[in-house]
Amino acid sequence: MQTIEGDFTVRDARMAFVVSRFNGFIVERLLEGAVDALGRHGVSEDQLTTVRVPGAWEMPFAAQRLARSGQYEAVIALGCVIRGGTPHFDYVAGEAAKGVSNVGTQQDLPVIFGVLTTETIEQAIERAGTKAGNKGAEAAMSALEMVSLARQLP
Ligand code: INI
Repeated sequence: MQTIEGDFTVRDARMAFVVSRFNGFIVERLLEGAVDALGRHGVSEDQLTTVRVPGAWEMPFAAQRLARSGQYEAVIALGCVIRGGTPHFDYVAGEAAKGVSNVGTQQDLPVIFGVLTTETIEQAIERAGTKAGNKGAEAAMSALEMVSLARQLP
């Protein structure tokens, strides 16, 4: 049986982040975690581009442009949508997820969804470098694995 799978050794990959300013105090921690994780796997900051957008809603547009450019092997969307009583939550989180996912399949590029969707600020903090790890770092690892996989897939 043939198995095709990615690993974490793709040191020469160029990647782009789409980072939302909304809930920036959380999202910047995700970005730090992602850049740190990539750096420890041999991907230097000069291989990385960061594009900032107002909120998660705007992420698919920027992800689409970056994916289409042909300059990157992966796009990593980093954001944070907190329910916190806002009726906006379901629209913003749903459209961000659907839009980012569509970019990946339509542009034939690994697009990673590193967007926290939580009930509370506390849950977001837990996932941004405290007791539940750093979801930005996890997103970065998924990107590395997917770039490696994409290079091998027929
Ligand atoms: N954007 C977020 O990234 N996170 C949120 O929690 C959020 N909430 O709660 O409203 C949010 N809203 C802004 C949205 O992404 C757009 O920037 C805005 O609607 C303008 O299009």
